[in-house]
Amino acid sequence: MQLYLCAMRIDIITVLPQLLESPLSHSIMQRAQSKGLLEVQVHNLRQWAVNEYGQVDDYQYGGGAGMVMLCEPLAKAIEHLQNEREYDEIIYVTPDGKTLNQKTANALSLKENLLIICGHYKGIDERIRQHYITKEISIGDYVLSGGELAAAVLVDAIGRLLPGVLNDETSALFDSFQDGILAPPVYTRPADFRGWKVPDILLSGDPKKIEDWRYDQALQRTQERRPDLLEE
Ligand code: 6GU
Repeated sequence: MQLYLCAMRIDIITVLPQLLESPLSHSIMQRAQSKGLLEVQVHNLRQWAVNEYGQVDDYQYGGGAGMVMLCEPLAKAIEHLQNEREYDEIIYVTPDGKTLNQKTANALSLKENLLIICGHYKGIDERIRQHYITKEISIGDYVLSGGELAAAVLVDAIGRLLPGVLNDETSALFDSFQDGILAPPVYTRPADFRGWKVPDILLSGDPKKIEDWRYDQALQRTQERRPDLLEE
């Protein structure tokens, strides 16, 4: 019986809490939470709206299309949550942040308390970024309608790394990227599907040969698809 005393807590501030519900309530994220290894709380920013209409954004100074998320609701929401606990990082998910990779996910998985802010519209007032945000993360060079799906990606990438979340079968140790190279090809039954055969070596029962073959395939695949990973 294994005990995991240091569960991770992630708070997320968003105007669209529904968008985060489903991705975080199934499969491995569900397992992490029901095992008590990860606690995710989603907070609706409208609780801190500036008026009875639930306003949390306004036109941008200097003109131009697109709304900007107001300082006050965000500052109040962050300060409210900071009264409960001290955050290791306050992360703003934004396309102009640093691109997420496995190294960053590994580093964040060692923290205890994370706060993630999802932006919408044109983004959040720059002063919130300057005064509260400690890390800015993008999930790739393309634009999403809001930060929620990016936050779900980030929580998944971190959550599956927490000790005890994955079992042997799903172990993160053999993931693509975990050792800096892509994963080798995988096969399951039948050994012959319409004449398409599984490589003989995988049926050989020789663990050493299989391990060498997999490593070789992983390297070859990385060389072909992501030579940049081998240069790093
Ligand atoms: Cl974090 N947010 C948005 N809105 N778009 C993105 C992104 C984040 N990362 C890539 N595209």
